[in-house]
Amino acid sequence: MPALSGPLRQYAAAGALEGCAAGCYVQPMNVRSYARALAVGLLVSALGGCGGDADASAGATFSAEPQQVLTSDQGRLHIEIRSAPHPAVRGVNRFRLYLTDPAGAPADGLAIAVQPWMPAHGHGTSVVPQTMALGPGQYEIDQVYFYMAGDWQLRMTFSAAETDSAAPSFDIR
Ligand SMILES: [Cu+2]
Repeated sequence: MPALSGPLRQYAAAGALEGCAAGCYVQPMNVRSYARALAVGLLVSALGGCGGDADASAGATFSAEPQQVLTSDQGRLHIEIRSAPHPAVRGVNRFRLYLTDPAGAPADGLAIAVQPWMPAHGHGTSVVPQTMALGPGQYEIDQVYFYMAGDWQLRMTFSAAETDSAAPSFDIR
């Protein structure tokens, strides 16, 4: 290796030349593996349709098994919850509820108000989730925007002849 002099020598001594050489080699590799990861991701998304509950437009599926099972605060509803994607992510999520009464019958005709809530910070979100009934006993909650990492609650109020509520928590990373 020829002797370096002046500013160039100092530059090399600081490790800058090695950094550059490594960078020039690594960068194209990264681009290639990123492209490969993207292609694999698209393939997986396309194959996701076989899973049964896929929604190609959102690129995310609901899990086959419920992620959380709980009883409402007044005990009137048995609640099974799935999210898409699963587990729920920082960003926009969809949730699907399967609600049954204490006798095990699907609970239909409920109006459901939903508010994402971050107890540690005392705030919710400005995006209001949209709820629709899919029946029998199934409901979908769209536009659940967990916009920061941390513990979020999905505060839900169920209204029919009587009201009930539940607030399952999600650890968002
Ligand atoms: Cu917060």
